[in-house]
Amino acid sequence: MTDKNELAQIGVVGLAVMGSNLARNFARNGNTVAVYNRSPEKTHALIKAHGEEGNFVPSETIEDFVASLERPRKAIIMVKAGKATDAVIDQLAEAMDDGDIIIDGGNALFTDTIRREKDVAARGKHFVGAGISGGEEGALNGPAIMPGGPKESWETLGPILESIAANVDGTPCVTHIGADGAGHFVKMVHNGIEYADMQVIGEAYQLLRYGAGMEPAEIAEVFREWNSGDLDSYLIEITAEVLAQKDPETGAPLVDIIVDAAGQKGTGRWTAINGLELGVPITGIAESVFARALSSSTAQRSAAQEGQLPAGTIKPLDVDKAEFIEDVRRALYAAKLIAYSQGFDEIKAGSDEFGWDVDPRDLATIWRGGCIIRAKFLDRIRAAYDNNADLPALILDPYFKGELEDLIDPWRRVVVAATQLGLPAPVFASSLSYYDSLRAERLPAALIQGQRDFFGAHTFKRTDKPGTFHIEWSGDRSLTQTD
Ligand code: NBP
Repeated sequence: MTDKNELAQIGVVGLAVMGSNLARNFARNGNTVAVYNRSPEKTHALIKAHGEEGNFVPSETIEDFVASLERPRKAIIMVKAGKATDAVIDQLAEAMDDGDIIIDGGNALFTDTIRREKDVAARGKHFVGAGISGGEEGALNGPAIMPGGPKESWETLGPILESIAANVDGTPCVTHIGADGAGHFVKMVHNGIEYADMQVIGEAYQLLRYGAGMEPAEIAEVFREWNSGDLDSYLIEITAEVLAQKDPETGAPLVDIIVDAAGQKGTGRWTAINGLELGVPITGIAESVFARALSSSTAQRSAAQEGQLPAGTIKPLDVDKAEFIEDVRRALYAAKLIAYSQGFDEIKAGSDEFGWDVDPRDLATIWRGGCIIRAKFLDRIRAAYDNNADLPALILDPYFKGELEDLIDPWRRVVVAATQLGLPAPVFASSLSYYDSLRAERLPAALIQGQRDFFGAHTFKRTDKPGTFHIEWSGDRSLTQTD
């Protein structure tokens, strides 16, 4: 139904797949929704195909769109992230009044959101960068929403966002995350964790397929079974679906027909870059981004495949298949746990750096529904932070430490097996090194400090007394205290 005279509670600008699904979600949940797209064809198409789903107020100009909103006006931008977002923000800020709220629901870089929030606030309006997870399906049926921006905006926006968000056990998967760029920041890290989660699933598949010699349909059954235990999650569920799928044209397993070059839109890369900038070792996420990049290095890969690089001695699996499958499940669980632990470390570091006061329990709660990394496991993460809000690392929570007791040996066995089989398992292996580094009483960092002092007089600290020291390496090798 459309009514030009009715004022809308919310507006959506940008009616490509995400925007039109979000607008339909608002309308289906009883909100009158104003809709506008730069090229009017998309607006007409939405109304023609779905106008009967609820109350839509379509406009062909931004001025009419703004005039069709009740005050304080609330408009969500769902356009291509980047320059398009800036252009639409400018148009809306021009046409809106003081106190109106502009929401960017696209995948913006959080530093852009911080900049935009400042600019829009200087123009008297509120700006909310909201991470929206769940892809097209989530936008239509209930996404997880991570809004940042001023707290006052949340007071106004909260109920309307709660009306469309996913809902788990009566709790909507949306809450105010923190000031300015906090929402887009946690959405970015969410996507980084998603990269790692997908990669560890891929590594498990690779080991079962080419290590244990199993067919995709058989592995699909294994994943189905795994989905009823600790690994119960959307990603494990869809993995089983993809592995069971036959190519409609050839009848071959679809996974064998798909080109093995993984794409990326950039949020995983942003998470890795930010981890480097904050000095947080998010090895699982970074390795996952590199693994996608390597998969797409087609020319290098084909040059390396033509028998160019020695494989060394490859040892076939010499363990019972059922035992190996269970070991792989546990290695997957362990590596996934590390990736989440590291992701939450990055969120804490970002929150401290930018003064957002992000509560990790909120994230463990709202990520349980709507979003791609939704998983039972998030309840455990929530419980971990409920027990101790200042956990030094998620894996140090007593429950997860207990889990690791059961995971560590299978995890080691799987990394050894992958090495002997000559199969890549970058996240399984690097997560284990990360884990062993955290546990290690002494790290080779002591030697590195010695090297740094040797070539650059960068000084070092001593284990036995306070102060900063230097050795006269090119002289008499005496010790001097520099402060
Ligand atoms: P796209 O990212 O493909 O963007 C297309 C939309 O941007 C169209 O409505 C287009 O209008 C509009 N647009 C462009 Br391009 N330049 C514009 C400009 N200068 N002024 C006004 N409008 C402009 O759409 P999408 O895939 O629906 O994604 C929307 C946002 O949601 C993006 O930020 C994306 O990163 C984010 N997101 C997407 C997903 C997903 O699964 N696709 C998931 C989560 C978040 P036109 O029709 O006139 O060209």
